[in-house]
Amino acid sequence: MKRMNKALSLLSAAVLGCSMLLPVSAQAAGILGDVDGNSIINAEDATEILKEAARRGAGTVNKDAAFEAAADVNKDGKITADDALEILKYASKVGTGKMMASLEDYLNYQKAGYTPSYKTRKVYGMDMTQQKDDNFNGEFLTLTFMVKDAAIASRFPVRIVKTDVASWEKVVTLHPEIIQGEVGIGVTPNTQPTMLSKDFCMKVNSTVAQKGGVVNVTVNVSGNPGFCGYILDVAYDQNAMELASVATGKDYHGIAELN
Ligand SMILES: [Ca+2]
Ligand SMILES: [Ca+2]
Repeated sequence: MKRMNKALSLLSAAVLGCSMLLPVSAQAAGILGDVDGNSIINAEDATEILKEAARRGAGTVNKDAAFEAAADVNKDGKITADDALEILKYASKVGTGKMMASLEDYLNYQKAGYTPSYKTRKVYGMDMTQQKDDNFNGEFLTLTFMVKDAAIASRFPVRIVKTDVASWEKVVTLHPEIIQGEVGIGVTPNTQPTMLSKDFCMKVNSTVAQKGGVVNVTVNVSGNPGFCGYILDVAYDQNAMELASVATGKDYHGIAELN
């Protein structure tokens, strides 16, 4: 009961400020911690777990398999206030920008005694040769990372956290949808959503890497309405890897610079 009370008081703190989108790598069916299946891990999920813990205390069990799989966060075979607490701790870190990885990877990091440190670099460019928009689709950029020798085996997010994309012809700022990616160092990345050709979307393609190695992370574009210049804020975990250089992808004929 003491744990339950602790969970409830943390919960009320978290309810005030937390409604953050999941790191996109985690947005697939049956995600650990997302017990109500709305692609967000927040205090609401913790609340549902506490309710279920209380029901179980009273002898009733929610037998829904998806709920069961998502709710046993610490994988001890029981659904208790401890699972709710893990969600609150994770959601709080996501809310303050200290955690960009999925709940599962956050737990892996904890087990390994690992703390991520996120760094943001700006990637920018323009098509200087034509005084008009470029409406290519396909491979836009290649980001080259050096993976640290001491990197642990886990998944590390590579995210476009801000965009500034300008159109020459329409004189507007465009707002592409972003599909975030990750680098799996010695492990397989999570499955990513597919880009739909009708929507203006940028996708950071997840990939695998080895510690001490070099890895190229490509960024693709779909549904491009035409743009002439861009600035992208790219965030990654500098304790695991360092962004060494950027280059244009095979389908984009502008410029790519790193700042
Ligand atoms: Ca949820
Ligand atoms: Ca549990």
